[in-house]
Formats: sequence, structure tokens, C-alpha cells
Amino acid sequence: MRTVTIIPTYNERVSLPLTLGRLRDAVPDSDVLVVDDNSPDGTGKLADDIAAQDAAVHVLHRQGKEGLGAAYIAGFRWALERGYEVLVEMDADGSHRPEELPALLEAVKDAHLVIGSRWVPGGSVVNWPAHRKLLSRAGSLYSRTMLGLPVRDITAGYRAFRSETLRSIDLGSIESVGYGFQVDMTFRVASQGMRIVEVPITFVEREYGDSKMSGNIVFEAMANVTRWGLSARLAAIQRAFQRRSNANVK
Ligand SMILES: Nc1nc2c(ncn2[C@@H]2O[C@H](COP(=O)(O)OP(=O)(O)OP(=O)(O)O)[C@@H](O)[C@H]2O)c(=O)[nH]1
Ligand SMILES: [Mg+2]
Repeated sequence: MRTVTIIPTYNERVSLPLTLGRLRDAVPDSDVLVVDDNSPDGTGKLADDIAAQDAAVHVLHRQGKEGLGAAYIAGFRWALERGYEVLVEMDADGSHRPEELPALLEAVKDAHLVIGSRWVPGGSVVNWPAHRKLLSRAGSLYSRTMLGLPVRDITAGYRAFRSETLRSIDLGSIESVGYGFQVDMTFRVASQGMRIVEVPITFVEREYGDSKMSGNIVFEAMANVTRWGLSARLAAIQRAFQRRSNANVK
């Protein structure tokens, strides 16, 4: 299946060439799209230089930093217009090991969405302090319960989508920026009754560059999950009342 791996970047000058090199070795059949938000450290220019040497590598330049979600949506649109059948999400910072991509691609033959999961048996995280593991697991547990989703690692960012999965979602209506974007996508795919499969991965914390994670991003994700969860429940209650009153009329 024609595959493209989409890598959003913001100030990943050191990590990006390492990740790209590993990816091209591990899965030479996958094209690559780097989506750079005009990184002040020159990552976009560096990506152009690599693309000039390698026809499988493409670069999408955006005006400024608008968050991971907006970068992925632009990347999805770019790839769908060009007829790719599988679209992969991968961080530039080495956290998502390119060597594990073949396992995700194998699983996506039989799924609408594959999530590289830290929190299923066989999955793990390297170099995270205990409090960060706890935060991630608690965030996933809260989202899973609130939204009624059968997924262990809901905020995970290492994913493979079938193109038809993304075509069935109204990408223009997605506003979430950080982890909320991943939760939002999972919720929408699951709501359509599509098949989601988790494949265990070893997530490695970044070695170079700065994290873009912030308290705001975590807060955005949790606030959205609460809102979506409550409105889904409210809708279910309304449907139940509707059914009862319809039954009473008969
Ligand atoms: N294009 C674009 N890429 C972004 C933006 N924010 C983050 N990224 C990229 O998205 C990926 C994940 O971001 P990270 O900073 O690693 O976020 P994280 O994984 O939550 O945090 P750490 O791994 O702890 O640093 C990286 O490749 C970033 O460069 C953005 O606003 N625009
Ligand atoms: Mg990271």
C-alpha cells in the first residue's frame, strides 16, 4: 500500500536528520512528509536540503507555529490529495522508533487505525520519570472512561491511518492542538464504529532539543475530554427519553 510518514517539526534541527535516516533505512518504501512550522532554528531549510537529495522526502512549509494538530491536518490533506493509502504519524524527536514501523504497517492491513501503544502488554517507555508515566496513564484512563473507548494509550502519537479512515472524518472541524488532537481523532474513529488496533511499542524520551509539551496542552486535552464525554452521555440520555416518550405515544 502506498505509504507516507508525516513528521511535524518545530525546532528539531538535531533530531530530524537522525530520525529521517533511520526511517529511510527501516522502511524504504514509505515516502516522508516533513511539516515544518517555520522553525526558528532552520529545521525547514535542513529538511529542504535532505529532500533535494532524496526524492521520497517532501516538505510542507507553514507560516508559523500553530500546534501539532494543525500541522497533521495540513499533512493529511497534502497526502490524501496525492492518493496515499496509509498515512503514518511520527514525532521527529526519536521517541517513535522507525524500526517499529513495520509492525504498525502490518497491523493496518486489517484495521482502520493502528496505535503504537505504551500501555498494552509488551509496550514500554524509556527514560521517563515515574510522575510522567503516571500522568500519561492517568490521562489515558480518564479519557477512556469518560469517552467509553476501548483504547489503552489514547494520547499516543505514533499511528497509522488508512486513507479511508481520514476521508470519513471532517478534518476541518478538529480544533484541538496538543494531545487533545490525538484523543479527538481516536474518539471520532471509534464513533464511526471503525476498527482500532493497538500494537506495543517502546517509546524513547527525546535526547535532543526541547519539549513542546506544556500545562496548557494537558489542560486543553482534559477539558475537551470532559466536554465530549458529558455531551455524549447527555445525548444518550436524550435518546432514551425520546424512545420512552415514543413508546408511550403508541
Ligand atoms: N509543525 C509543528 N510541529 C510541532 C509543533 N509542536 C510540536 N511539534 C512536533 O511534534 C512532535 C512532538 O512534539 P514534542 O515536543 O516531542 O512533544 P512531546 O512528545 O509531548 O514532548 P517531549 O517528547 O517530552 O519533548 C515533534 O516532532 C515536534 O517537533 C507545532 O506547533 N508545529
Ligand atoms: Mg516528544
